[in-house]
Amino acid sequence: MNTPHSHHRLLLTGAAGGLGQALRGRLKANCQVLRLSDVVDLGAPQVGEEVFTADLADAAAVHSMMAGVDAVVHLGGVSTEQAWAPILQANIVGMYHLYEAAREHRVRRVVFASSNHVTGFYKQGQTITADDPPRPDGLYGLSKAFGEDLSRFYFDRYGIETACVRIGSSFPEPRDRRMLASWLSYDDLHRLITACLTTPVLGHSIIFGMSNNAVTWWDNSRARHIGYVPQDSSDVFRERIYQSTAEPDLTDPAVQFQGGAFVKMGPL
Ligand code: NAI
Ligand code: 15L
Repeated sequence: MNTPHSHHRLLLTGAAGGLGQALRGRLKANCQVLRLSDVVDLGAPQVGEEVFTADLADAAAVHSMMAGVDAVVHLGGVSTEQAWAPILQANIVGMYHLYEAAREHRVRRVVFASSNHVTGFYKQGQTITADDPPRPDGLYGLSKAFGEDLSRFYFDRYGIETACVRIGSSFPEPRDRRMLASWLSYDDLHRLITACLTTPVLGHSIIFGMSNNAVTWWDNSRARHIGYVPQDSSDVFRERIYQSTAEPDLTDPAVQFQGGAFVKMGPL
């Protein structure tokens, strides 16, 4: 994709993860310098990159990695249902450190990887908008709901703009029938992040991160101002997924609720 450089130095957290690796090459089109960070080693920086190893739970490290940054794509943190302690450190304490550092270093815009698990306890037959109240499906979803509220507070008080992107299922291909509704291709994820980084006025916006799938539970009309137009669709995988997966058990909560198996996971 041909994208104008919208920022001089862009910080990508969680750069070692699945989405971080998918975006590492793509986001170079959005900036002159791509600063990558993660708690795990990222190896040597390539041309146009800087590398920071930082635990989000370490306030000093997070403040250091924010110096000189124009905007942040925040993917770092616990990405599945896990025990409370790591979720607390990475997604709650870490989110606070990130926004305090952004405030101190006058960063004006953040794209936050929220999750569909903020609203995982809505039924699959229901279409929701960003105005519907959160119904988290576990500790992980709760931590993302906290992140959305925290970023709203930093917008209301300090004017830091944030797009809370409630990513559905972003993988190379949908893996099951649920993901035919929740799938977000990597290229559409990049289009969406680019729209969030370049739209003139972002404010504090919640947007569902999905491709142009025929079946959907999410209405993105409240976020039209961002200008995101998905170009991929799970529909091309539909026949193969139906052939390779069993008929769903309609009494199973993982089939009934948008969060899928997450509604049954975890230590609670
Ligand atoms: P991932 O688990 O592959 O990557 C997360 C990265 O965050 C890892 O590289 C990990 O080392 C890093 N990390 C974890 N704890 C950290 C800490 N305390 N300090 C610094 N870095 C830490 O997850 P993935 O799939 O790449 O997702 C990226 C983001 O997008 C996550 O925030 C996830 O919650 C969100 N998301 C992803 C979805 C998907 O379909 N891939 C769906 C919804 C949300
Ligand atoms: C998420 O929030 C997870 O990070 C990802 O690994 C997927 O499980 C996704 O949701 C999903 O709901 O499919």
